[in-house]
Amino acid sequence: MHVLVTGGAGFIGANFVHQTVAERPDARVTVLDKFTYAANRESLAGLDIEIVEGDVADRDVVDPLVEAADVVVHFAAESHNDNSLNDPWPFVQTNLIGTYTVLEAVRRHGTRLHHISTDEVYGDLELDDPAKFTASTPYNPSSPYSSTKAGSDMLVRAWVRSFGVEATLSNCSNNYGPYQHIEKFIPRQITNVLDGRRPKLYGAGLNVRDWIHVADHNSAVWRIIDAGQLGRTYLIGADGEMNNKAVVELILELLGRDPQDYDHVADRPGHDLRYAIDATPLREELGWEPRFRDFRAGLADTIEWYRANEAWWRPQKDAVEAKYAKTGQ
Ligand code: NAD
Ligand code: TDX
Repeated sequence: MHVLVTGGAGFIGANFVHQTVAERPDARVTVLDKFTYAANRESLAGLDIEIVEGDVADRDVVDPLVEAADVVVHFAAESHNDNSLNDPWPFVQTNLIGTYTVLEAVRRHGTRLHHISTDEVYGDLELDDPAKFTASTPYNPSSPYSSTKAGSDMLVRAWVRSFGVEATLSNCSNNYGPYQHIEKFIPRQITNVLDGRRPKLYGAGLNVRDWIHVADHNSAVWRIIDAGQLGRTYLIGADGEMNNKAVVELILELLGRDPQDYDHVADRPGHDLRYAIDATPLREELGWEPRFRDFRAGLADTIEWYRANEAWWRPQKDAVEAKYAKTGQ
């Protein structure tokens, strides 16, 4: 099977490629990535795969790659909410025009597509609401990032219905694990502590995220590609709700520091309060189960990865923190 992975040099895509190479010896992998600031060539070093540098919104690049593939797994996106508040345009361009470009190519060539999306398309939940997101929760995105991801999902659904494109979709909760860019919450705080800086908590830190290890996200993606129903949306989550304050305190504790040794900084405008996923159809209909059920153990592994791979993140640390300093974060 020839798999085209868009955004394969980013966090989740690179983990997907590693997992695919390790677990599916029959698969041939091509990565299409624009190598934006979020990508890292080192994340794919030593793998026997084809890497194409190009824009997912460029039809001339995308078309022949899609024609040659059996399945396209579409991870490529601008992915960081804070960046989308400072400059929304790349989010509109890549997340909407990029997805449109992929859809037109799979329509022309009859290639199977799996579209990767986020739980943020559903907006947020109250802290005391027993409800979780399901595939029938109405879309209600808050940020430029989540609204462009919502739009990309709508495009995929319309291309399925109107043109018979063979696609599945998945909306996953917050991922953690190796190769995640240090602008994101967990690796930012880990590398802050490793670098002698104090972790930075937005606002009161009561916002809840539903954490899943990236390896579990990717095993679910393969399960959906192998056994999912065409046209369906599957929610991916592993019952990992925790508020940001508790996560920061756990990182400090695992690193042998005083759990209260962090700063409260400016809150994110429009900051979503809580995300929570009900993954029952994925578990019951497709038989998927997460392997990382213990967040503390998964976080400890992730901390060890950042400790052992300082060369991977060190070159970006000062620039990432300088950018945050401009917004008081
Ligand atoms: P990331 O920012 O780490 O990686 C994105 C990758 O896409 C980078 O390698 C980047 O170079 C590439 N890219 C960006 N614009 C491109 C373009 N125009 N053409 C080709 N490549 C381009 O993001 P991530 O966290 O790995 O997220 C991957 C996908 O998973 C995204 O679609 C995101 O919405 C979704 N998702 C992420 C999470 C999470 O917690 N990180 C959760 C649910 C869903
Ligand atoms: O320094 C920080 N301090 C802090 O308190 C940062 C960077 C974040 N936060 C908070 C904001 C969020 O409540 O931590 C939480 C997680 O923040 P992010 O890592 O920026 O993730 P989030 O905005 O929840 O979105 C992530 O999960 C869903 C990914 O970046 C998205 O791509 C994915 O769709």
